[in-house]
Amino acid sequence: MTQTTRFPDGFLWGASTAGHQIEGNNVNSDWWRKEHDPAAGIQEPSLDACDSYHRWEQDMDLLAELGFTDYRFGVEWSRVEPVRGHFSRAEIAHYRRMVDGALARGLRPMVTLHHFTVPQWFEDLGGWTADGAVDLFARYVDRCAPIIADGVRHVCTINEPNMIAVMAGAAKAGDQGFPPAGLPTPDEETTRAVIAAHHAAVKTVRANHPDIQVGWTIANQVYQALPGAERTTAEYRRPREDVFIEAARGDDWIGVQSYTRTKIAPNGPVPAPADAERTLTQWEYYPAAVGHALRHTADLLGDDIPLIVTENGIATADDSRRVDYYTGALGEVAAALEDGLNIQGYLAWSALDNYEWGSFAPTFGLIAVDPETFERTAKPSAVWLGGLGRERALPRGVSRPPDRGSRPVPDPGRLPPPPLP
Ligand code: IFM
Repeated sequence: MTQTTRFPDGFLWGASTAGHQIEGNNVNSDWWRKEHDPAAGIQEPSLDACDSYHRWEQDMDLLAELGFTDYRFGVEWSRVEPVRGHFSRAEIAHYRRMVDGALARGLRPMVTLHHFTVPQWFEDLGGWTADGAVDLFARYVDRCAPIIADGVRHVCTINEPNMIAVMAGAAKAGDQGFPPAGLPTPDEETTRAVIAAHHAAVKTVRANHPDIQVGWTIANQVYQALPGAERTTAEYRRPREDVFIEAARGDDWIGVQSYTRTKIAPNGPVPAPADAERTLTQWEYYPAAVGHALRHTADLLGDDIPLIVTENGIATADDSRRVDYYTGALGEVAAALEDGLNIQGYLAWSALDNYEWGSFAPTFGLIAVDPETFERTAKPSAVWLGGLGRERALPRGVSRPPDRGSRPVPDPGRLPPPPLP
């Protein structure tokens, strides 16, 4: 019999998306402009993306039917404030309809207020490090008050602020930007600015809605020290991760997001071995990442701040590897829960195959999207993962290497039991 771990009371079980990656035609954003600038060297533009701006009801219908109880989606700043100081009542009403639509379907909405994209006008001012940037962000957050007014329990201020700082560091370093392994050095000024913006946003959300649980979500690369590299690893991780995790002290929760690991030798990060299994993003296939990320975050923050896995998943065209990845990952979450970590939810990345910042090729979705018709089709992994929500139990399985044979994937028309460990 498959061993399982029961969900704690109120456990969030869902999938995540981000506005720019699924909505389509986010024309007033910095990313839209970048995507259409040949000098930026972006593989393909987002264009209509998944057309979720118009099809969000279908997305939510599917998630609820699959058995999920929670949906994390984003509000696009560049839609709400397309021109500095002009706040669109129509767009605020649009996002409020999404919140109401989620609630009507039995999905608890987690709302992200910033997920990588900013309005073009904000970028033109100089972005996060411009004079007044923090106040401009806080003013936008304040104007989102009607969206998150009733029925929203969790708000994320800024998604992966550490990646924002890393990207700013890469941009400053020019061609030297991205190393073959590991991440560029984050820009310190951007780090300070996004931390200040987060703290201002937390204050603003709490002033408007004292009952909302507010936090932010950190990308965790699971840095693993090779022999003799403990100190190098700690020093390497600190500006890329730990300062952002520590900035969450005083928040109501913290989002843990992980996909893979990075090994660190005494002289720095080393690429995964050539024969390692890789996903469509070229990251090492490493389902155990989420367990390490949860434990590292808890080590830094203690028990006071609840942890929520707000992203975790795999880009693959082989859905049986996705089931396998999630089996391994959920086994880690279950083990961490049993060890007493205060984990309050798990949201997979991603609900849909979507625009992966430059390309539609890395398919992270539980639900496939036809690029011509936008028709949605739940993958077997979605049926299986959603079904766990009905059972309110995590499987204690382990992932298997592909050469031992992929586990047969369930029939999307039925709700199968969790796979055997
Ligand atoms: O698609 C991204 C998401 O926007 C932020 N976290 C990582 C995901 C996969 O790269």
